[in-house]
Amino acid sequence: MFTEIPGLLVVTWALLGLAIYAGYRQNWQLRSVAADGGYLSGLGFESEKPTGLFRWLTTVDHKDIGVLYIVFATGAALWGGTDAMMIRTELFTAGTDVWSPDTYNALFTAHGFTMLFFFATPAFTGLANYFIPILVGADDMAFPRINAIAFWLLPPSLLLVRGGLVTEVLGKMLATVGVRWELLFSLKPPTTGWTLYTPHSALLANPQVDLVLLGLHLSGLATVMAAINIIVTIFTERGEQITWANLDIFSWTLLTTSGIILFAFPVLGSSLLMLVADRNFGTTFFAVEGGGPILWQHLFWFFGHPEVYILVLPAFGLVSLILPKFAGRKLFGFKFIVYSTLAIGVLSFGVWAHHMFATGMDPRLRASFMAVSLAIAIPSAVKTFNWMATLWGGNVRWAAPQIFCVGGIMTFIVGGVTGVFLASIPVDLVLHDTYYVVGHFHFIVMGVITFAAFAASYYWFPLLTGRMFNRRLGRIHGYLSIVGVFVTFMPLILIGYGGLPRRFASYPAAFEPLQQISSFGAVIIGVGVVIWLTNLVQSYRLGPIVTDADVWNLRESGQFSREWQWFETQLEERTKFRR
Ligand code: HEM
Ligand SMILES: [Cu+2]
Repeated sequence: MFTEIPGLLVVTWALLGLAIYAGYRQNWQLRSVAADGGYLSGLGFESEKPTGLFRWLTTVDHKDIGVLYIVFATGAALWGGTDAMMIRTELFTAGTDVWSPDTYNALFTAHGFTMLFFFATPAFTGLANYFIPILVGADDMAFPRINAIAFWLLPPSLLLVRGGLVTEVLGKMLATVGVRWELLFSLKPPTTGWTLYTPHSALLANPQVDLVLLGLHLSGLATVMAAINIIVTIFTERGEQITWANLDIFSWTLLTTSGIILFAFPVLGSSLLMLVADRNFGTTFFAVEGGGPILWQHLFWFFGHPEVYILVLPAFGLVSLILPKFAGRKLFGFKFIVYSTLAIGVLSFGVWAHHMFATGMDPRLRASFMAVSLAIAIPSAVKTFNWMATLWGGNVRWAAPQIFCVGGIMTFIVGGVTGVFLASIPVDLVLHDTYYVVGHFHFIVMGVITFAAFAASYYWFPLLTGRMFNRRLGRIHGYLSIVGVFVTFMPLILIGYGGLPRRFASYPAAFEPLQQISSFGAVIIGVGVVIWLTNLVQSYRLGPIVTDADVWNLRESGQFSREWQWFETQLEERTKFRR
């Protein structure tokens, strides 16, 4: 162990050196953040942002940080997507033919962590960072530096969570040049599942589990910091014209989500540290002789259920924001969508035990959780009907963002209805821990949540890059994704009805055909993602330059909203500059 210390010291000093140099270049104590997001020097030094790498390392501009979040989330999504493809490869055949059972367990564990904590949450935080100040007429986020810190906590936490894989690859690379560093091989990717259930997670000897717990803790800190920033920005930094009555729907959902984060993530953070203590310091929070293993499930799901709404509310916000723009009319029942969002925010804390119906809890208690879980379907349905009413009689244009919005509604209906079934105790006792549950939540996380992110990526692409993407490829991606999600996840619902438990690398041969259809569907989704990435990267480099800010013909229906008005002033300034 002690032989590792010189190496660690070198790395620490190198990082410290970089930080000091960055601080020196940024000269940040002398500058304050200016209204244009650039920097004004308090003492009359240079007034421009640094360029190149140092711009990105030291920026406190909400737009830059938004872009950093979006790029980070995209990278994480591709990583988590690779896990998903590896999972579907193993499941293509009934036997354990491709990966070992341990690798399979590590794959679905890492997939869950990566997608939930490092793709979905940061993707929406990124959009929030970029657009909320513009939408509410603020100069920047309320706390620009905390904003930067919150983002920069994420890369190290991702590395901690996925450390085992990273260090092993690094170790093997070093080994090829003759340096063998044993420490790098001591971390094994954990096999706990994203739910980290005790006693398994408490007893696993693998030290990587501790790093995962600390990494998730760190990402929780980052998420809470971002949430505080969003709340304070919306409350205190709004421009004079923005009242609660005309606050846009995206900001409303982000406000609600951030409120949920404030109550949910600290519970996760404390539970993680309790588990760290159980694993390392001999405490018995989750041991049979102490609090008991079920305590973990209560604490985890007290966080975990609100977490699913933390993820889905911003997606609802995006659908509510974008859908009317391509339906040629205003969002139907704006107020009801806001109220139902707030209702979901409150109710989401009263349903956690629907994940635990099978644990043998008191039936009276269980019934109350069933009642609230059924009740939460009502505000969800309110939104769905409002979206449909918005489309009804509208002049719908099938541009890429709209295809994803409507696809999101379609998948949300399937995801929501399967959820209502699960909320009913007798049904859940049959379907709990089967593929049905996996099907249910993927219709929502791969359906509406990812679709909303795709919709936003197309809708705002011209504003973010000043260029237009290839619209036809965008539409193809949209249709492929809808087909792909149904082909991938419908079979899982059926497999669940057949009673196949989730989280096993092998299964009875009778399920093979349905599993193969599902793997085929995953390939369709994958092809769509490749088209998306190619389209956006190539369009960013070579796409036609946008000269008219009204790229989506929004003036016609009176929906040329604030962010596009802001974009128009940007374009004007740019042309002035060129002249
Ligand atoms: C209509 C509202 C919904 C209801 C009534 C509902 C109900 C349920 C129930 C009862 C379970 C537990 C099933 C079991 O393990 O036996 C479950 C699991 C799950 N739901 Fe939902 N759900 C709803 C919406 C959502 C949404 C919006 C999301 C995501 C954003 C979501 C994500 C999940 C996840 C991730 C799990 C599985 C967690 C795991 O065991 O790994 N659900 N849902
Ligand atoms: Cu739940």
